[in-house]
Amino acid sequence: MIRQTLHDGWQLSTTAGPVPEHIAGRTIPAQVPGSAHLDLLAAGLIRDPYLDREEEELVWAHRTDWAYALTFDATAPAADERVDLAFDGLDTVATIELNGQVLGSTANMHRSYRFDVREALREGANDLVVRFRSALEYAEEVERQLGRRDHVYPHPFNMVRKMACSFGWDWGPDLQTAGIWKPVRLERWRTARLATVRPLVTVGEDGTGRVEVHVDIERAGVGAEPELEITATVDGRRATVAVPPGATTAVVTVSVPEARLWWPVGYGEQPLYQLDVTLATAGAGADTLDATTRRVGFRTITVDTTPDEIGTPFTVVVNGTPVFVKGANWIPDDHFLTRITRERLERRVDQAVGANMNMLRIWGGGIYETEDFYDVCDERGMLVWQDFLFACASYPEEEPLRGEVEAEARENVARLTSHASLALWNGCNENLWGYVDWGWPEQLAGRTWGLGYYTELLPGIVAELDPTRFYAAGSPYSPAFAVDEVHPNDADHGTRHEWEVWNRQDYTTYRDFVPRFCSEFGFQGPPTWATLTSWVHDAPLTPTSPGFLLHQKAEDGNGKLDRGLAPHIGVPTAFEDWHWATQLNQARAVAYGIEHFRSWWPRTAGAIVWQLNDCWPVTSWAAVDGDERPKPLWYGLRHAYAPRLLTVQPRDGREVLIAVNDHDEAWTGPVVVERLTFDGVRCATATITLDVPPRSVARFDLADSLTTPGDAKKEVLVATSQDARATHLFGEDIDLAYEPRPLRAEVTAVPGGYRVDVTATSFARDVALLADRAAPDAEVDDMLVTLLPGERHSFTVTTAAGLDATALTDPLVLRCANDLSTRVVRP
Ligand code: BMA
Repeated sequence: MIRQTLHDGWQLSTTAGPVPEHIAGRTIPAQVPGSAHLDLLAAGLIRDPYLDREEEELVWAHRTDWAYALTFDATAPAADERVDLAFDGLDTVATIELNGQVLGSTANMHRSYRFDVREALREGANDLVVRFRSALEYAEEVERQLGRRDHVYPHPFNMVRKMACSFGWDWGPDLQTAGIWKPVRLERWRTARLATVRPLVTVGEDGTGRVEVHVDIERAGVGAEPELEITATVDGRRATVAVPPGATTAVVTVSVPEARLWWPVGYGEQPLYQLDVTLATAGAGADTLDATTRRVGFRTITVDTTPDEIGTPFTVVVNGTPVFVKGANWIPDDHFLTRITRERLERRVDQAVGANMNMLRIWGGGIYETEDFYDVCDERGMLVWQDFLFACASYPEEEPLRGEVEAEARENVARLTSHASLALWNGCNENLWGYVDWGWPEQLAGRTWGLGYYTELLPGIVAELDPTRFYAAGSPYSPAFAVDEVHPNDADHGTRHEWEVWNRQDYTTYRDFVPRFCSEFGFQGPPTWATLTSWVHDAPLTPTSPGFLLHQKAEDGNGKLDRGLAPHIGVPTAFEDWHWATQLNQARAVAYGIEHFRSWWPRTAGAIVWQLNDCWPVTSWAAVDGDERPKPLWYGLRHAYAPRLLTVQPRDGREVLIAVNDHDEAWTGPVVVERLTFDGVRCATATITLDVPPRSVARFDLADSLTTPGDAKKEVLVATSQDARATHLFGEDIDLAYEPRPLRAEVTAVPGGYRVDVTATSFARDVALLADRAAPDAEVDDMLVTLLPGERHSFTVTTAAGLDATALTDPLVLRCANDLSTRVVRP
């Protein structure tokens, strides 16, 4: 097999559409893999699409057609040689021409394409053109043909197999780029090649790891058709299987006795084994025809949905150990997918690990994640839940979509089998729920909406191609019940999305339900100051200034932010205060939900917050903003997901202390519980002795003297152990008599940045250093640290900038909840 990459020398031009004059008729260099918008940006023909209101200026691109052209040199095919043009990904509706011959057309960015080019390829210079039509116009055409199906947001993304959030989402821009988004190459081969390699990894009762490699072979169809041989090697152990003439599939199995187990992060190591697969002609003087490698990890993962006395659990079990899932939902890490480097993914997954997460859910409006993404998750022990790509819409089950759905599902299930981190497949995002609650049946009038995909086609493909993986029909869903039998979002059955909080309800209502597994819940907050102000230049910058609003996509987003603030912190008038308050409230709301969910383990078996990351600079539910900066929520998640958590929760009408021990060792030792005044007077105190078994939750009653304040405005209940602390206030911030300026700080230069020693003169809640305001590269090691009167905490700020002594103690940088108390409008 000889591979010739075709990435250099492409040219891009527009061919039809409402193209601005200064772009129409121009030919510019094109990057491959890449996309049209990025090429226009590189050529200086558009401003950065994420800047200010540039998105509005680029609406013309929705209805534009493009041509990518390349001239490349090749030799003519030999008589016994196959030459294929292989595209790993085209975004999206394309026709491919080689030397004037049409090779084929495509309409699915989620699959690869391969064309036999023996007829079209020439000796010497060859002209390759990939013409992209407007995916929107294609989708509208399919919609006219098949009949409208309900979808969220303006465009019919459900009519074309292009990433749904290409067309805008409630956190994403509507840019609809086009391009050759994955590698493209010429492959020259003889006799046969490895078409798919699908290792199914299992672990036997005796600890023997098994790699059952399922191979599909493509025969060249020219010349002799000899017997072939496939060899698989893992950890020095090899197995070979003969493939008789004419056969195109084979299975070869390698066993690894006493395989070292792969564990999720927090549970053990992540040993990975290299698998080598070669295809050769059989017998003496064998020729190697093709070869590939994968990395596998030995573990078993399933989801326990065996009915119990409450309903139907949804408990992830790894190597026989039930795991409380501490996760986040994942969206494409940049709207322009081709900019997402392996290094960027490493940083992002490391942020998930840093926030004590063990699972990422790849949401169905994005993509089947890349090899790089899965490699990083394999290495970090980050479990992955992969959605099939259906989100918030009804989807036709007829052609031209059905065949595409089947092809992409087969390809991606096979592509991802080797990855130890891939825990489960899921049919769709919210579509079962949508059918039940969002008025779809009336609109559909009996037409298909996707149910056949989620309950027949997709589970059938997973069972056929990867029986080692669990399949869920949707998120949310109630396992084992039809949509009209038990509500898909029922708290007692399977997964639940909790969106009443944020959309309509205060975050304290998280406690009204005890879900079996909460796979989506979240609260918005703006991006960090440095990110916001480098992309939005409104003067003045306010929550309602036009650039800010274009970077807030949620329906009534600012209204929900303010209504979320009002009963807790109050709504500040100055923008800088509002920015800090909304970020703080985001962190508080989500932590409140997580502490509730964790306190109910094992009844509640997971929390997957919406969302880890952003795909551009925007006000959103993300913990990490579009420029990769952690928002206060990220620190809040790190605390709420810590292996050991103390939390005060209501049970049977009283406040109790709950200790959550998500650790392999028992949690022992004293917890000192105190009721204190904000200025440090001890009103009541008690000591509890912990002995919480591994991976479990224990509850401790608290005496009335601790839970009943003398003056609710000025007191706090604090429970402190060596590893964790819980603080419980007796009222909301707006009602409390905080000392508004309780912090003294000293800054010392240290290698790589600064140490900021902060001392509290009075109870100081949620102390934060918004370091990016002092220098754009500055990052603080911790945030939302609550200090008791007299306590001191050292923050470390990492930055290359030389800062003057006051930069990190500026009142807009060193903040806490207390300082908002004098700056809000009380209801
Ligand atoms: C959930 C997700 C997304 C959406 C988010 C916030 O429903 O599935 O569709 O972005 O809510 O509204």
